[in-house]
Amino acid sequence: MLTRREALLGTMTGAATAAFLTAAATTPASAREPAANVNDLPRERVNLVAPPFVHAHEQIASGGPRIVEFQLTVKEQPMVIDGDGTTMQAMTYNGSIPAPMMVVHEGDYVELTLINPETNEMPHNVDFHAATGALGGARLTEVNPGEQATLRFKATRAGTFVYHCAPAGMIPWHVVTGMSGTIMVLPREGLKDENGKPLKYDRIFYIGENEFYIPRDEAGKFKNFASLGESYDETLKAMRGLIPTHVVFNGKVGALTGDNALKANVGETVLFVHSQANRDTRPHLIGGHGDHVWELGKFHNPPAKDLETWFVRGGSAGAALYTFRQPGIYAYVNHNLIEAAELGATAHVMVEGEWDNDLMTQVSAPAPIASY
Ligand SMILES: [Cu+2]
Repeated sequence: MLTRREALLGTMTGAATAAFLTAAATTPASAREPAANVNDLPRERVNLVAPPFVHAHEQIASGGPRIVEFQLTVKEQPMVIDGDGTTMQAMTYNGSIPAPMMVVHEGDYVELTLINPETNEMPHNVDFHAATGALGGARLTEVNPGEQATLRFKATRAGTFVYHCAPAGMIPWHVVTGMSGTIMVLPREGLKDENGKPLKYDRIFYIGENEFYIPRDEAGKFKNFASLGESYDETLKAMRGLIPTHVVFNGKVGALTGDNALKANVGETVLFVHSQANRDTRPHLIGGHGDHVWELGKFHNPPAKDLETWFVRGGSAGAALYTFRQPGIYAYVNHNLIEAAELGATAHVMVEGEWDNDLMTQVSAPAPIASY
């Protein structure tokens, strides 16, 4: 008798999937060995932290290339995704949506250990858009429940890059139910403006945007499923309609608003990293700007300046630097305002400091219309 997982895999391995994976990695017949000194490089083990926060890191590398070790553990778990208690059977790395952000420098080696506990139902892996090699490492990291694997890749391109799960036959399902994150590969000398002048940030926030497709019952109510496997068929049908029921930042409507607002002070420079692993989006900071924006997220391209809204392509991560000049509560939104206001794609930044009347002032308060 088939296990549920085998049955699922059977239904998911169609012709379209086979075509999708034509470029799949097979073990190469021959391979060039890494540079002889790779194993002599210093190693650093980094403990990842849940978004919107990012682990401590240097902006300018103080030494030469290193091997940076990260660990991700897959957690399949139900997660509440809005204020009404709607629950999604989610798949996550380390239990957060998005997955934690990793930071290294160009020329470093990333050494990722992926753990798939035996209590899980599904195989999982990681496709790193920052990596060079077949499937971004997905085939080399594919682990069944009860297994772990370690991948090493050289970070040869600077920028913010998405990583996501990509198991054969189930790629979009794993991505849109939570399995994506970002790695930031900084130039060793740090960020620079369009003239090569150094840029620094005082704070960094990682905003992962996801769209969810939650099936509804006959009465139009969101359905709750008892397990991940049981959610598959109807979730796939909802996905194929391409109309998301939720568009959220950091896994849940309201994850970054109200008491969960991001915090900064007037005069501080904040780097906002924004990922969307599946679908285009357009971040906008209401009342502020993008002073320097790497819309494509890739730091060897000069940043655009003074942007009002920037575009993040599905399957990528962008980065925007802004120095706050006024206090207040700023909404940071996906400027498809229906998605921001009705479906959840809103965050708040609470900024403290002194108001600058030169930049904005109310010349006269609302009053009855004067006659001329
Ligand atoms: Cu997965």
